[in-house]
Amino acid sequence: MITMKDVIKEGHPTLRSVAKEVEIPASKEDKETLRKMMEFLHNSQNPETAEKYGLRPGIGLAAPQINVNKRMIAVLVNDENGNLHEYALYNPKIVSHSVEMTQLENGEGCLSVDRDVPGLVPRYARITVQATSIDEEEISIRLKGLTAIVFQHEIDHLNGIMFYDRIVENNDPFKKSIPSSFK
Ligand code: 4LI
Ligand code: NI
Repeated sequence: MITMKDVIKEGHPTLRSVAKEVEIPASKEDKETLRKMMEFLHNSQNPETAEKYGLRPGIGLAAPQINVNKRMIAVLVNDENGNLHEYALYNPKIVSHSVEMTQLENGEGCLSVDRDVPGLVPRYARITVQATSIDEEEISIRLKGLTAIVFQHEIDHLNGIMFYDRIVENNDPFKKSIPSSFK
Protein backbone atom coordinates (compact mmCIF):
# COMPACT_ATOMS: atom_id res chain seq x y z
CA MET A 1 0.00 0.00 0.00
CA ILE A 2 1.01 3.63 -0.55
CA THR A 3 2.08 5.60 2.55
CA MET A 4 3.56 9.10 3.06
CA LYS A 5 7.09 7.81 2.48
CA ASP A 6 6.08 7.03 -1.13
CA VAL A 7 4.88 10.61 -1.67
CA ILE A 8 7.70 12.77 -3.02
CA LYS A 9 8.03 16.34 -1.79
CA GLU A 10 8.59 19.72 -3.44
CA GLY A 11 12.15 20.00 -4.70
CA HIS A 12 12.00 16.55 -6.31
CA PRO A 13 12.54 16.95 -10.08
CA THR A 14 9.66 14.61 -11.03
CA LEU A 15 7.21 17.21 -9.68
CA ARG A 16 8.55 19.65 -12.28
CA SER A 17 8.49 17.39 -15.32
CA VAL A 18 5.73 16.74 -17.85
CA ALA A 19 4.34 13.24 -17.31
CA LYS A 20 4.08 10.77 -20.20
CA GLU A 21 0.81 9.59 -21.75
CA VAL A 22 -0.30 6.12 -20.65
CA GLU A 23 -0.65 3.68 -23.54
CA ILE A 24 -4.12 2.16 -23.70
CA PRO A 25 -4.73 -0.71 -23.09
CA ALA A 26 -2.88 -0.01 -19.85
CA SER A 27 -0.36 -2.49 -18.54
CA LYS A 28 -1.21 -4.53 -15.44
CA GLU A 29 1.43 -2.48 -13.61
CA ASP A 30 -0.11 0.88 -14.53
CA LYS A 31 -3.59 -0.32 -13.59
CA GLU A 32 -2.27 -1.58 -10.25
CA THR A 33 -0.55 1.76 -9.57
CA LEU A 34 -3.81 3.63 -10.30
CA ARG A 35 -5.77 1.25 -8.08
CA LYS A 36 -3.29 1.82 -5.24
CA MET A 37 -3.54 5.59 -5.68
CA MET A 38 -7.31 5.39 -5.13
CA GLU A 39 -6.79 3.03 -2.19
CA PHE A 40 -4.47 5.63 -0.66
CA LEU A 41 -7.18 8.31 -0.86
CA HIS A 42 -9.69 5.98 0.84
CA ASN A 43 -7.15 5.09 3.56
CA SER A 44 -6.17 8.73 4.05
CA GLN A 45 -9.79 9.76 4.62
CA ASN A 46 -10.54 6.91 7.00
CA PRO A 47 -9.67 8.11 10.54
CA GLU A 48 -8.57 4.61 11.65
CA THR A 49 -6.27 3.82 8.70
CA ALA A 50 -5.00 7.42 8.53
CA GLU A 51 -3.99 7.24 12.21
CA LYS A 52 -2.57 3.73 11.95
CA TYR A 53 -0.32 4.52 8.97
CA GLY A 54 0.24 8.25 9.60
CA LEU A 55 -1.50 9.40 6.41
CA ARG A 56 -2.34 13.02 5.64
CA PRO A 57 -5.88 13.28 4.28
CA GLY A 58 -6.13 13.97 0.57
CA ILE A 59 -8.93 14.20 -1.98
CA GLY A 60 -6.71 13.95 -5.03
CA LEU A 61 -3.44 12.28 -6.00
CA ALA A 62 -1.44 12.36 -9.24
CA ALA A 63 1.01 9.60 -10.22
CA PRO A 64 4.04 11.95 -10.37
CA GLN A 65 3.52 12.52 -6.63
CA ILE A 66 4.52 8.90 -6.03
CA ASN A 67 7.38 9.33 -8.51
CA VAL A 68 5.56 7.61 -11.38
CA ASN A 69 5.93 10.00 -14.30
CA LYS A 70 2.73 8.99 -16.11
CA ARG A 71 -0.59 10.73 -16.77
CA MET A 72 -2.78 9.09 -14.12
CA ILE A 73 -4.87 10.73 -11.38
CA ALA A 74 -7.20 9.62 -8.60
CA VAL A 75 -9.87 11.88 -7.14
CA LEU A 76 -12.12 11.02 -4.18
CA VAL A 77 -14.14 13.95 -3.00
CA ASN A 78 -17.38 14.60 -1.22
CA ASP A 79 -18.36 17.86 -2.86
CA GLU A 80 -19.94 20.94 -1.28
CA ASN A 81 -23.38 19.45 -2.06
CA GLY A 82 -22.61 16.14 -0.37
CA ASN A 83 -22.19 14.13 -3.59
CA LEU A 84 -19.31 11.63 -3.79
CA HIS A 85 -17.03 11.83 -6.84
CA GLU A 86 -14.66 8.88 -7.30
CA TYR A 87 -12.47 8.84 -10.40
CA ALA A 88 -9.36 6.84 -11.31
CA LEU A 89 -8.28 8.06 -14.75
CA TYR A 90 -5.64 7.71 -17.45
CA ASN A 91 -4.69 10.66 -19.67
CA PRO A 92 -7.21 13.21 -18.32
CA LYS A 93 -7.50 16.32 -20.48
CA ILE A 94 -9.44 19.55 -19.95
CA VAL A 95 -11.21 19.99 -23.27
CA SER A 96 -13.22 23.09 -22.34
CA HIS A 97 -13.71 25.42 -19.41
CA SER A 98 -15.80 28.33 -18.21
CA VAL A 99 -14.68 31.94 -18.36
CA GLU A 100 -15.81 32.24 -14.73
CA MET A 101 -13.14 31.52 -12.13
CA THR A 102 -13.43 30.24 -8.56
CA GLN A 103 -11.10 29.38 -5.68
CA LEU A 104 -10.90 27.59 -2.36
CA GLU A 105 -11.58 30.24 0.26
CA ASN A 106 -8.77 28.95 2.50
CA GLY A 107 -6.24 28.28 -0.22
CA GLU A 108 -4.95 24.88 -1.37
CA GLY A 109 -2.87 22.21 0.27
CA CYS A 110 -0.86 19.44 -1.38
CA LEU A 111 0.43 16.10 -0.10
CA SER A 112 3.79 16.94 -1.69
CA VAL A 113 4.06 20.24 0.20
CA ASP A 114 4.77 20.02 3.94
CA ARG A 115 4.05 23.65 4.73
CA ASP A 116 1.14 26.05 4.59
CA VAL A 117 1.37 28.29 1.58
CA PRO A 118 -1.02 31.21 2.03
CA GLY A 119 -2.80 32.74 -0.94
CA LEU A 120 -5.70 32.13 -3.27
CA VAL A 121 -5.39 29.89 -6.33
CA PRO A 122 -7.64 30.95 -9.22
CA ARG A 123 -9.29 27.99 -10.93
CA TYR A 124 -11.92 27.59 -13.64
CA ALA A 125 -15.39 27.30 -12.09
CA ARG A 126 -16.46 24.59 -14.56
CA ILE A 127 -14.48 22.22 -16.76
CA THR A 128 -15.12 19.35 -19.16
CA VAL A 129 -12.60 16.53 -18.88
CA GLN A 130 -12.03 13.67 -21.33
CA ALA A 131 -10.10 10.65 -20.08
CA THR A 132 -9.89 6.86 -20.06
CA SER A 133 -11.32 5.32 -16.91
CA ILE A 134 -9.52 2.56 -15.00
CA ASP A 135 -12.03 0.19 -16.67
CA GLU A 136 -10.81 1.57 -20.01
CA GLU A 137 -13.95 3.39 -21.03
CA GLU A 138 -13.58 6.71 -22.84
CA ILE A 139 -15.36 9.24 -20.68
CA SER A 140 -16.32 12.88 -20.87
CA ILE A 141 -17.37 14.52 -17.61
CA ARG A 142 -18.56 18.00 -16.67
CA LEU A 143 -17.36 19.18 -13.29
CA LYS A 144 -17.90 22.24 -11.17
CA GLY A 145 -16.96 23.70 -7.81
CA LEU A 146 -14.69 21.75 -5.49
CA THR A 147 -14.46 18.72 -7.81
CA ALA A 148 -13.38 20.94 -10.72
CA ILE A 149 -10.73 22.55 -8.48
CA VAL A 150 -9.30 19.18 -7.42
CA PHE A 151 -9.13 18.00 -11.05
CA GLN A 152 -7.26 21.17 -12.08
CA HIS A 153 -4.82 20.76 -9.16
CA GLU A 154 -4.13 17.10 -10.11
CA ILE A 155 -3.89 17.71 -13.88
CA ASP A 156 -1.42 20.52 -13.09
CA HIS A 157 0.81 17.88 -11.43
CA LEU A 158 0.89 16.00 -14.76
CA ASN A 159 2.32 19.15 -16.33
CA GLY A 160 4.89 19.92 -13.62
CA ILE A 161 2.84 22.77 -12.15
CA MET A 162 2.47 23.33 -8.39
CA PHE A 163 -0.56 25.14 -6.92
CA TYR A 164 1.62 27.96 -5.59
CA ASP A 165 2.78 28.78 -9.13
CA ARG A 166 -0.76 30.08 -9.65
CA ILE A 167 -1.19 32.11 -6.45
CA VAL A 168 -2.09 35.68 -7.21
CA GLU A 169 -1.75 38.62 -4.84
CA ASN A 170 -4.43 40.80 -6.38
CA ASN A 171 -7.49 38.60 -6.19
CA ASP A 172 -11.05 39.83 -6.43
CA PRO A 173 -12.29 39.53 -2.82
CA PHE A 174 -15.88 39.41 -4.08
CA LYS A 175 -15.33 36.41 -6.32
CA LYS A 176 -17.51 33.42 -5.45
CA SER A 177 -15.38 30.95 -3.53
CA ILE A 178 -15.77 27.47 -2.08
CA PRO A 179 -16.00 27.67 1.73
CA SER A 180 -13.70 25.49 3.81
CA SER A 181 -16.69 23.66 5.30
CA PHE A 182 -16.95 21.31 2.30
CA LYS A 183 -15.90 18.15 4.12
C1 4LI B 1 -9.63 15.39 7.19
C2 4LI B 1 -10.32 14.25 6.87
C3 4LI B 1 -8.52 24.94 5.16
C4 4LI B 1 -7.17 24.97 4.78
C5 4LI B 1 -9.49 24.52 4.27
C6 4LI B 1 -9.39 16.37 6.23
C7 4LI B 1 -10.81 14.05 5.58
C8 4LI B 1 -6.80 24.53 3.50
C9 4LI B 1 -9.13 24.08 2.99
C10 4LI B 1 -9.85 16.20 4.93
C11 4LI B 1 -7.79 24.09 2.60
C12 4LI B 1 -10.56 15.04 4.62
C13 4LI B 1 -7.96 20.11 1.34
C14 4LI B 1 -6.96 20.68 -0.65
C15 4LI B 1 -7.40 22.30 0.92
C16 4LI B 1 -5.37 24.57 3.12
C17 4LI B 1 -5.77 17.90 -1.49
C18 4LI B 1 -9.37 18.57 4.41
C19 4LI B 1 -8.60 16.79 2.91
C20 4LI B 1 -9.30 19.57 3.31
C21 4LI B 1 -8.56 17.74 1.78
C22 4LI B 1 -6.09 18.86 -3.80
C23 4LI B 1 -6.31 21.29 -2.96
C24 4LI B 1 -6.54 18.89 -2.36
C25 4LI B 1 -10.22 23.65 2.05
C26 4LI B 1 -3.40 25.98 2.81
C27 4LI B 1 -3.98 17.45 0.07
N1 4LI B 1 -7.46 19.72 0.15
N2 4LI B 1 -7.91 21.37 1.74
N3 4LI B 1 -6.90 21.97 -0.29
N4 4LI B 1 -9.58 17.19 3.92
N5 4LI B 1 -8.51 19.15 2.18
N6 4LI B 1 -6.51 20.30 -1.89
N7 4LI B 1 -7.39 23.63 1.31
N8 4LI B 1 -4.79 25.77 3.09
N9 4LI B 1 -4.74 18.35 -0.77
O1 4LI B 1 -4.81 23.56 2.78
O2 4LI B 1 -6.11 16.74 -1.51
S1 4LI B 1 -6.78 20.39 -4.44
CL1 4LI B 1 -11.18 14.79 3.04
NI1 NI C 1 -0.90 18.34 -5.03
